[in-house]
Parts: sequence; structure tokens; C-alpha cells
Amino acid sequence: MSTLKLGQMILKDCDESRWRLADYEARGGYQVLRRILTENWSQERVIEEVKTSALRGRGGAGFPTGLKWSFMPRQFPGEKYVVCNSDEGEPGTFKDRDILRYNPHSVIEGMIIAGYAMGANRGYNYIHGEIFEVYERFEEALEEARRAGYLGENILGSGFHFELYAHHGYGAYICGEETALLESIEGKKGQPRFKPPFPASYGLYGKPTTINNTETFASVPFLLAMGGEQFLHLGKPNNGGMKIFSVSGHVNRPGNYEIPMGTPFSELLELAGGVRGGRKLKAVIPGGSSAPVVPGDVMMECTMDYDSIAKAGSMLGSGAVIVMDETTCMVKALERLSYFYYEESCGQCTPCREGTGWLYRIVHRIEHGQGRVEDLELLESATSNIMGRTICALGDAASMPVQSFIKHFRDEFLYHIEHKRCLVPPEVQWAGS
Ligand code: L3W
Ligand code: SF4
Repeated sequence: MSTLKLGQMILKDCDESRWRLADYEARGGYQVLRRILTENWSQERVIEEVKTSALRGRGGAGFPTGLKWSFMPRQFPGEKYVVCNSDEGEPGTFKDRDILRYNPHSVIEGMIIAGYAMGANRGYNYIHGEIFEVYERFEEALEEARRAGYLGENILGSGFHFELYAHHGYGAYICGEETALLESIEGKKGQPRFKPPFPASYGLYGKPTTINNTETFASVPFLLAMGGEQFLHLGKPNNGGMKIFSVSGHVNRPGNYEIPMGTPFSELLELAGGVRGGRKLKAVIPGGSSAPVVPGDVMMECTMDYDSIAKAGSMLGSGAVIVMDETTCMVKALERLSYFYYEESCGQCTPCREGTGWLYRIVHRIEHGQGRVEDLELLESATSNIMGRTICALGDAASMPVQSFIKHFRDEFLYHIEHKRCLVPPEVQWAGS
């Protein structure tokens, strides 16, 4: 069953039968690349348009794309790389696989343009290890692009050359962290590096590298076709363009919805068919499992953009919206999430390796009727000893759900500890699938 429910830009007019090169070209695909190359645009002009558009990184951090591109030392004499992060593995995320499934050429065109703008001639797309069919499709799309002269030597007679390779991961969540991803492409164990140096100065094989998310690259041809200014106005100031939201959990129509940045959450919920069974909205995780949970009533006042969600104390992240209704046991939901981070820690630094295990075991015992009154304080202290003391963001990502679940649903945790059972009767409970 298709998870694509509404496409307005990248996923517009796309489906299982319309992903090939001819379909993309019929929708205007590769026209922007052709214009840039035949009109001999300067690298600065491309980067300025991307800056004007206020396109922000769609992988989680929301870092301004144009600014990131401007960090690349374009005059660096050796090899430089452009890398696409398609290692989508966080609970709740499922948008990048739909882009690669239904519009792989938008990613390819975006990466070629990025290579041109930053003076890089080689790119890699790192695809998550549990979506083999998407990897195979991307390989087919690459072959189509090569045959049509969009990839390889002397692209469209311009003298510019760019080669692009697909790389298959093996399903470790940590390989979605940008420097672990680079290690993995290099054939090493996928463990994050210390930053700085950032990949812009020391990236793949130690060379300047720019890494963007799949949706970020796929947005580039569209923003350049309409112009940075118009792309910006699709959304809100500082939050340009459209964004794909992957809505899952207790809604009637889970799936991917591509809508303007700044759309009220209530409208997105309505598009997704509303809360299942007409029940009350209890809570929402608005940006993938590492984003803090937001109570339902607060979320109903938010718009779907980086700034509004940050004001509500959370993160838009990669746009994976997990909806929970009143039947959700928040302790059980947190137990699931904590297990994920414990399982996926790469083990390199002590606070994360040991701490994620602590978090999981404490939440597990609360859920299973063996919690102690001092456990909530212990959880709070463990998270503050993890946050900011690790090499990569996984330590923070494991801690933020714990802190926010306790902050907003403390009574429910206390009830579990006191009564050794859940506030929500087990027969109506749901804690994710
Ligand atoms: C050069 C500087 N470059 C920053 C670059 C940096 C990176 C980007 C953002 O984590 C988050 C994480 C997850 N000179 C620079 C610079 N950069 N300063 O800008 O950097 P950063 O460190 O803020 O973020 P990150 O390490 O990329 C990403 C969160 O996203 N997340 C994860 C979602 C997971 C998925 C998935 O499974 N697909 O999307 C969701 O919220 O927790 O905080 O490129 O190099 N001075
Ligand atoms: Fe590995 Fe966790 Fe340290 Fe990240 S924070 S490097 S996942 S041990």
C-alpha cells in the first residue's frame, strides 16, 4: 500500500508508475540543470538563490542549506564530495524512501546542481539498509541519467563532469549521523567522528564534503525553477518552501503529506483523517522520536515549521509526526523509544553506551510494576549526565524523550509506580506499532 497521500511539489504527480526519467522530464525535470549549464550560471548565483529560498536541512537539524553550501572551499584543488543522507532510520520517519521510490531523478538533479555549485565532481547517495527495493530503483534511475547525458563526463556539452554512486547501508541507525555515514562509505565501522572539524573542511576521505538529506536535494530543482524568492513565500520567513510530513500513529489516514511550511497542525491532522475513532488527542511527537513530546492541546496551537515547534519546546526534526490519542500509555511508549536508543548506541562514549541502558532499564521497571518513587529523579539525573557529554547527538536524542515525557506526563509515571499498573486500562492501550 502506498504511503504517499498528498504531493504538492517533489511528490506531485508521482506514483509507482511515474518515477522514470521520461516521466520526470515530462514534469519539467532536468530543465533547471540544462539552464544552469547552458547559461553558464556562476557558482555564487546558484548558492545565493538557495540562500534566498530559506531552504533548511530536511534531515533533522534544519541547518540553512545555502549557508552550508557556502562553507565549501570551492577553490580547494583536490577532490570534493557531495553526499546525500538517505539513511532514514528514526522511528516515525518514512518520507525519504517515498522520494527515492517515486521521484529519484529529483534527488539526482539536485545533487548534480549541488556538485556544480560547490565545485565537486563526485557524489554518493547513502541509502538505508532496510529498503533494498529503493536502492535498486535508485541504481536504475542513475543508469537512465547516465544514458541521457545528465551524469558523467561533459554533461550536456558544458565541460562539467559529475559522477554519482549509490551506497547501501546495513540498517544501523547511527549511520544516519553524518560523520558515521562517511566512515561507513569509507568501509569502516559506522561510528561518529568528533566535530569540528565539520565535513565541509574534513569529510569523505578527509576531503571537503557537503552532506544534505534526500528531501533537501530533491527540493533544489524546484526552488531554482521557481526562484528562491517564490520558494520562500510558499512557506514562512526563515522556513521556506514545502515540507513532507510523515504522519503515523492514531490517525485515520497515516502517510506522507507534502504541504507548505507553516501550515497549522490542525489542518495536517485533518488531512490525515483526524484522530482514529474520534478520540481525544493526547500528545504528538512532531519531528521523529528524538524530538520532545508535545501535549495535544499545545500542539493544536502550533504551525508546522521550525520556529513554531521550537516555541512549543520541541523540534520539527525530519517532519515525522507521531500522533497519540488518549488510549496511549505514555510509560509504555517511552519504554519502546528508550529501547531503540539503547539498541542503536554505537558504544563509543561511556555516557551514551551506559546511560541509554540505564534509561531503558529504569523505564522498563516502571512499566512492569517494579518502579520506585526515586526513579523519576534518577531518570532526570541520568539524562542530564548524558546530554552534551557525548560525541554525537544520539545521547541527546535518547535523553530528550525521557525528559519531555516525564515533564508533561509525570502523573502517569507516578501512577504506574504507586499502583503498579497503568492509568489507561490495558484493553484500550496502544503504544505504537
Ligand atoms: C560547518 C559549522 N558546518 C553545523 C553542519 C553540520 C551538519 C549541519 C547540522 O544532527 C539532528 C540531530 C537528530 N561549519 C557548522 C557546520 N554544520 N555547524 O550543519 O549540524 P547539527 O550538528 O546541528 O546536526 P546533525 O549532526 O546533522 C541532526 C535530529 O537531527 N533528528 C534526527 C532525525 C533522524 C532522521 C533519520 O533517521 N532519517 O532524519 C531529528 O530531530 O537528533 O539533532 O551537516 O556538519 N560551523
Ligand atoms: Fe556512539 Fe552514542 Fe557516543 Fe554517538 S553518543 S558516538 S551513538 S556512543
